[in-house]
Amino acid sequence: MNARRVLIASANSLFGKGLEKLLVQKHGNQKVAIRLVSSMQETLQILNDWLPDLVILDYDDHTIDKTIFLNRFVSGESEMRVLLVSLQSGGAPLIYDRRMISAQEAEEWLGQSLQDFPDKPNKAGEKKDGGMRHYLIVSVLVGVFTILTYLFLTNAGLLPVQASSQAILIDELFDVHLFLISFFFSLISVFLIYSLIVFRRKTGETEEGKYFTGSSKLEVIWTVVPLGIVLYLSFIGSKSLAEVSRVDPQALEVNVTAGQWFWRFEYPDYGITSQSLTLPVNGQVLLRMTSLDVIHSFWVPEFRVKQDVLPGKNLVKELRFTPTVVGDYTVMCAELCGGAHAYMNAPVKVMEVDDFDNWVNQELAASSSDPEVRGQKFSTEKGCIGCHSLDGKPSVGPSWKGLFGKEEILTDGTKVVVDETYLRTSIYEPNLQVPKGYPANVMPSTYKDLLNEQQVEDIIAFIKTLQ
Ligand code: HEC
Ligand SMILES: [Cu+2]
Repeated sequence: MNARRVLIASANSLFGKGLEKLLVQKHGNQKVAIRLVSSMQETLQILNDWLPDLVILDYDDHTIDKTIFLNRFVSGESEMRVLLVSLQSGGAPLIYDRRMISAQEAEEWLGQSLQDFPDKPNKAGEKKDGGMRHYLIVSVLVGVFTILTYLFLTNAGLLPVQASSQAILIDELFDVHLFLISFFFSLISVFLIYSLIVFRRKTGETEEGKYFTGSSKLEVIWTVVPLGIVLYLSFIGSKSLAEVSRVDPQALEVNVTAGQWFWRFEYPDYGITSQSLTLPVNGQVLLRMTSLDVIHSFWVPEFRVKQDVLPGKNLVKELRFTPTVVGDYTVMCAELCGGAHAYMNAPVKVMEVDDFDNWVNQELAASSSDPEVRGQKFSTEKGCIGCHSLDGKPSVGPSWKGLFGKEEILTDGTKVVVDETYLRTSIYEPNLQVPKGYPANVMPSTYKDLLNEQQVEDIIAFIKTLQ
């Protein structure tokens, strides 16, 4: 029977000699063949040529590069074991079999310093405690940072006043979101910054970091937690959607017409048409909205509700809300709808119920009595007198004073007498007959959509009175 070949690798001659003596005493010269090596070069050489059955490696000896040795050890074909012995750590020696060594064991083996010797009894405990301490610090930091970010966001004035009962519900949703945003922002940035500072590579450290291939625990957590959050959000979202669209049969109806670039509000119960949305406080409003041209969007930020307004008779959209705070607001178009989109605003006035009734009466008085009064009202409301003076003073367009019956010279030199037909044409098609000295394409040509025939007749009646 062949003697067992044992290779002892250590630069420390006492280590090798001592072991050799021990083995020979125990097994006798015939049974074991022993060789001592003290350098990397020699070790690899003999490992190849002599094919020892067992290598005893002095773990405390740094002249033997563990990485190189381990590579050679695991890649060979023949049967071989290695015994790691660390006198300094005092732990029991570890034994590895070339054919059975696991990645985990190989990693343990490579732990470089004395402290990392795999079997050192208090090593595992120490690591764990260190880990727990980091988690504890990070958790506290995340908590503090979350609260600070949340306080900052909720006090930064991101939202205007809550002026409708729907706004309260919707702001609760915003609140939940702001909290989650604060938490995740803090979680990510605290972990990131903490790791950057605390786990920084220190000078002299050369090893690779630990290699992770995956963690089912983490993956379960980061799947289940967001899933729970999303389900919760959809629950509170649908709850408040139901509440926001709750129907009050007493609601005040207003028909809203949007166009490039104006808003028009009609109150079918009163027969009033207005350029501003006037509403009584604390009563539900039902808007029925349609567009004359492209898609617009009705949005009053203080009410927190928003609805696209679509062209087409069968695409009338409804929106309900209950204004709760008396005040002046602005409805804006929230859908990019062309050149003057940014200016597509109209005033919204929320008033006490008494004031609202007064307003209705005033409007009714103005619209009922005589055509000239109505004409004056429309000229103001539709913005005509922004460009046409009533007293003969020059403005963007010709003054209306003395206009009716006057002889007008047009840009092409022809002369016309201003009569009702001329006025009608000038309002519907401003660019057909342009008076001399005035630019074409300045007066809007949208009035054929904005004014009905009666309103145009009323305006003409009003112009006639200005002599
Ligand atoms: C943005 C300015 C502007 C607005 C708003 C405006 N106009 Fe004009 N208007 C003009 C200009 C400029 C002219 C002359 C050039 C032309 O005829 O296009 C004019 C011409 C007219 C004329 C012909 C006057 C003449 O001397 O021949 C009439 C009538 C008229 N506008 C009525 C109205 C009415 C009614 C409204 C409101 C429903 C209105 N305009 C709104 C600028 C405006
Ligand atoms: Cu618009």
